[in-house]
Amino acid sequence: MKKSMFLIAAIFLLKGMFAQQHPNIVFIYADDLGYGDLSCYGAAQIQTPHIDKLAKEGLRFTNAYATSATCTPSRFSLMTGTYAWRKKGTGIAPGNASLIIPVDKITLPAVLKRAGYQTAIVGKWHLGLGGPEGPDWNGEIKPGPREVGFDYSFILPATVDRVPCVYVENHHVAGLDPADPIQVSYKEKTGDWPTGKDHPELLKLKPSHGHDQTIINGISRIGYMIGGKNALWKDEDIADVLTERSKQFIIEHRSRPFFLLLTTHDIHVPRTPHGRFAGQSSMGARGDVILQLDATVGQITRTLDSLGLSENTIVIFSSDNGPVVDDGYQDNAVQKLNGHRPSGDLRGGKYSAFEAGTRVPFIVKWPAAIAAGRVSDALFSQVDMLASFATLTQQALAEDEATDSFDRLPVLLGKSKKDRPYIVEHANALSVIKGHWKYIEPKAGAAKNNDVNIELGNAMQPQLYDLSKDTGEKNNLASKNSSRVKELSALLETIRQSDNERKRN
Ligand code: NG6
Ligand code: CA
Repeated sequence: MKKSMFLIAAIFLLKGMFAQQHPNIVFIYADDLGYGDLSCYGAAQIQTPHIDKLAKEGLRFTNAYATSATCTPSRFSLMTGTYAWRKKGTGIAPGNASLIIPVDKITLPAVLKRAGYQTAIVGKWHLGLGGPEGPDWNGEIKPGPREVGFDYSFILPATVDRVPCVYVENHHVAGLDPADPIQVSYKEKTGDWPTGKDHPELLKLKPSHGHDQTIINGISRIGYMIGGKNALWKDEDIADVLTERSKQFIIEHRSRPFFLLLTTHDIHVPRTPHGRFAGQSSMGARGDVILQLDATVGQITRTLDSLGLSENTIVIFSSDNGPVVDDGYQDNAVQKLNGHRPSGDLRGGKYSAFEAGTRVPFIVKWPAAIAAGRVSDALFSQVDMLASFATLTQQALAEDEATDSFDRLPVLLGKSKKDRPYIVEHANALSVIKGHWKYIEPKAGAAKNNDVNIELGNAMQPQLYDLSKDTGEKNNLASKNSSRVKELSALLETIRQSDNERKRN
């Protein structure tokens, strides 16, 4: 009897060890945070101690890339391990778009689900919801995150500057009163709620360009809505609400491997810091929400610490695309920049084919496996998270799954500094980086977006930059080095035509 009890206890112990052998994964994905926006990446006007601490205790990348210079395509690639630019309809999604992620293909969370993880997304979604007719805000909202691999979802459907201004929890608008249904339109005014265009006197935050449709909480948005009064979010509370939900998910799932994708609203517009942060930076609202973002990171890491989970949890911190200062609201970010350079030494910003469009902060901490305080200059792309997590959790990918995603686990964990064979950057034009050479394909389009004051990198001539000597992409060497232009334009064409980049490489 005693012996068999011992055996059962041993089996349970082993099972417990087995269940815990995979590390937890917390991926904090910031919005529009630039390469130069954190003190651990050289910012001097602002201090981000909690994010800096991740870097100090983990691995900080200096050449890591989001796949696109805007949100929807970047997130699409992160989720699917395939480039958004291969698929139509993956540009910046309106707030009532249909789900753009295929429900029958592998995704980042689905890989981890296969490996036994509990998976959750908390925060910005912006990948569409519902079938071809779009989301039924008053009924069951599906397909969505739940249908592409997340066990739990608590999301902002699109962006905070787009209607509807409500949270969606799993398949329903959170807190919706059925007697007060929501109507949304991106075509014409629906209902009689005032717009920023007709009633600027009602605004607490005025637009600088666009953003003059339905007013919610004194802020005019993109798109029209009416209804769902009880369900409307309060802008100043969004960071706290998302942090609380994330903490709750971690606490509830602490005893088995979990994957939490926390996609913050910060530091996207509209920037409405909570009272604890308003006025706390010397840089106005944009600086204040960087502090708020840093505090979010601090809360999450403290939660992991308090549960004794930090040692075997991978915490990743990054951004979906580069920075923008005036993205459509008069929040004084431009006037109060105070010498701060959101792009650091890089050229361009959000929307741009230049480096600042997609080269972003990227930090990985995992005390059990990654040495503290290291820096990696290896070329790394977010599109590789899927295949790398598959390897981490011993999940085989079929040859035709996530075909742009490479297993780069040794680089992700700092065991190797081998460059990716190439990086593709996507703005209006595609660019390709190989080693220290960057080629931007010729492309029609404005050279600059004056509304946001960002150089877009479009030109009818090919551009070639030597990033090892010219980080700021000031010196176009295309005419002096036509053989390199030929090589890289051919490589870009091969990648564009390829139907399986993992196989080809
Ligand atoms: C643009 C919006 C901008 C922002 C962006 C999406 C205007 C004039 N500009 O169209 O404010 O919402 O879309 O940003 O409407 S992203 O980070 O989600 O890609
Ligand atoms: Ca973004």
